[in-house]
Amino acid sequence: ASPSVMIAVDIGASSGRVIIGRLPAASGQAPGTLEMEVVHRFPNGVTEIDGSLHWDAEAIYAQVKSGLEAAAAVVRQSGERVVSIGIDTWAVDYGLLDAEGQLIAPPHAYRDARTDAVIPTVHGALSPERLYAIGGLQFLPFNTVYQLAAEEDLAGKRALMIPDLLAYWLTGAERTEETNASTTALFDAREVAWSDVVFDAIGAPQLFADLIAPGETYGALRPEVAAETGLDPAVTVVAVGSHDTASAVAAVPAGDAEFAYVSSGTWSLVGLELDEPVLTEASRAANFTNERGVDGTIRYLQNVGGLWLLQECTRTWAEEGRGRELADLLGAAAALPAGGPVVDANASGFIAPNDMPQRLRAAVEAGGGELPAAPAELGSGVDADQAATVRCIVDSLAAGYAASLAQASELAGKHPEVIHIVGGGSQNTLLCQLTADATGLPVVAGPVEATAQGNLLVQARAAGLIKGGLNRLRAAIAVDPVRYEPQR
Ligand code: ADP
Ligand code: LRH
Repeated sequence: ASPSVMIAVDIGASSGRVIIGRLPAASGQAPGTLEMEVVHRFPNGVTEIDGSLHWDAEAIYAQVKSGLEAAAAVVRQSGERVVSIGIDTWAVDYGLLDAEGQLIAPPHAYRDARTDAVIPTVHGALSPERLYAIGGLQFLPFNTVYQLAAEEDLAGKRALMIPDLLAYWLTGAERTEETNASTTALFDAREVAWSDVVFDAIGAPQLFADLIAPGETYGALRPEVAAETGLDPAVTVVAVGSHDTASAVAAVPAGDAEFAYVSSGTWSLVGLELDEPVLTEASRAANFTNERGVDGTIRYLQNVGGLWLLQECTRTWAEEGRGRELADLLGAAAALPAGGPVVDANASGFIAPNDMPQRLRAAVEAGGGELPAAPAELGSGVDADQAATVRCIVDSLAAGYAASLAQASELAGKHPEVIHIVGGGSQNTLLCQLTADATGLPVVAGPVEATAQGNLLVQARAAGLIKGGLNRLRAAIAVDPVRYEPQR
C-alpha cells in the first residue's frame, strides 16, 4: 500500500503555510518522529476596507488551494497517499453566511475597534462575573461575544469560525471545532456546549454550526476542490485543534517535568496545561482564560501582547525608509544593557495597527522612562531609537511572561520546572534568554512549527498511525530544542 501522509494548513495572523507530514513507523516502543515538508508559504495580515479591519478570506482560501495543489504534486511524484487535511488558524473571528451558504462579506478582524461601543451593553445584560462563570475566558475586547453583539442584523444568517469556514469551502460540511468554539465566550466551558444563556443575553440567535471534536471528520473534499487541486476526492478534512494555540500546545515537547509554555508569535500565549478549568473569582480578576485543548485538556493562559509589537515597528520603519533586518535589530537590542524601560505589552492601546513606535514611546514616557529620539538622518546600521525600542519590546514581553506565569502557578497551584517556548518567537534568542532571566527557570525553545506539528499529529492519530494520549503524540514531535539557563 502507498505510504500515508497528512497535510497541515496552518495560518497565523502574520503568515500561513501548507505542510506535508509523514510519520515513519514506530521502532519498538518508541513512536517514529514526525517529518515535515513545507510545500507553500504565504504572508497574511489584516486589510482595511472603508475604515474597518477585515481578513480577505477568499484570498486566504485561494492560498490554501495553491498549497493543496503543491502538496498533490509532491505525492504524485512520491507515490504517497494523502489521508487527510487539518486546518488551524487564529481564534475568535468568524464569517457570516447567508441563507444560500454564501459568505456575506470579508470577516471582520479582531483588531477592529467596533466592539468598544457594545461592551458595556453586553456586560449590562450579563455581568463579567456571570460570563466568566460560564465560559471561563479572559476579557479581551475582541472576544466573539462582543463582535457578534456589534453585528447589525443576524436574522437568517449562519456563522462559521475561520478554520471551519475553510473546511466548509473544502468539504461543504458546516461544523464548529471545539477548541475554537471555546474562545468565543458563547460556549459553556463545563458543559462543552453552546451557551443559550449567553446568546439570549446578547439577543443573537445561536447561529453557529454543531460542534466537532479534534480527530472527528468534517467530510471528504468536494469534487470541484479535488479536481482543482489534483487531490484524490476521497481525502477527508479532519478536525484538529483548529485554534492554532490548541495545536501549538499539543506539540509542546514536554517530558515528565511540570511545565509552562509560551506560544510565541503575533501573540504570546502564556500558561499551563490543566485537567480542569479554574473558574474562581481570583482567576477572573487576574484575567486568565480556560480555553479547551486537544483531548479535553484546559489551556489555562493569558494573552501577553506579542511579537505584533515588533512586526508593527518593523513595518512602520520600512515605510519610513529605515527598514532593517530582524536579525540586525535583535542583535543591536541584545547589545544594550538590561534594566531599560518596560511597558505593559498587553495594553489595549497596542491592539490596533499603525504608528507602533510612537505608541511605544508614549507608553514608555507615561511610565517615566524615555527612548532615544528618532534620528532625522538615516543611518546605515540600526538606529539608536530602533535598538532601544526593540529592546523595550523584548524586555516587556519577558517581564510579562514572568508575571503571568507567577500568577498562573499561584492560581492553579502548579509549579513548573521548565518553560517551553514554541512558535516563530522561539527563534528569538534574546527573548528566550531574557525569559529565563526574568523567571529564574530554564527555557527550552522549539519547535518553531509547533502548531503545524500539533495539527499533523492529531490527524496521524485519527488515521491510526499513532495511538495514545498527548504524551504519546508529544514523543513524536520533531524538535532540536535549544536550552537557556537563567543567568541573573
Ligand atoms: P503567527 O502564527 O502569529 O503568524 P509565527 O509563530 O509565525 O506567528 O511567528 C512570527 C514571529 O516570529 C515574527 O513576528 C518574528 O518576530 C518571529 N521570527 C520569525 N523568524 C525569526 C527569526 N529568524 N529570528 C527571530 N524571530 C523570528
Ligand atoms: C494566536 C491566537 C490567540 C488568540 C488570538 C486572536 O494566533 O489564536 O490564541 O487570542 O490569536
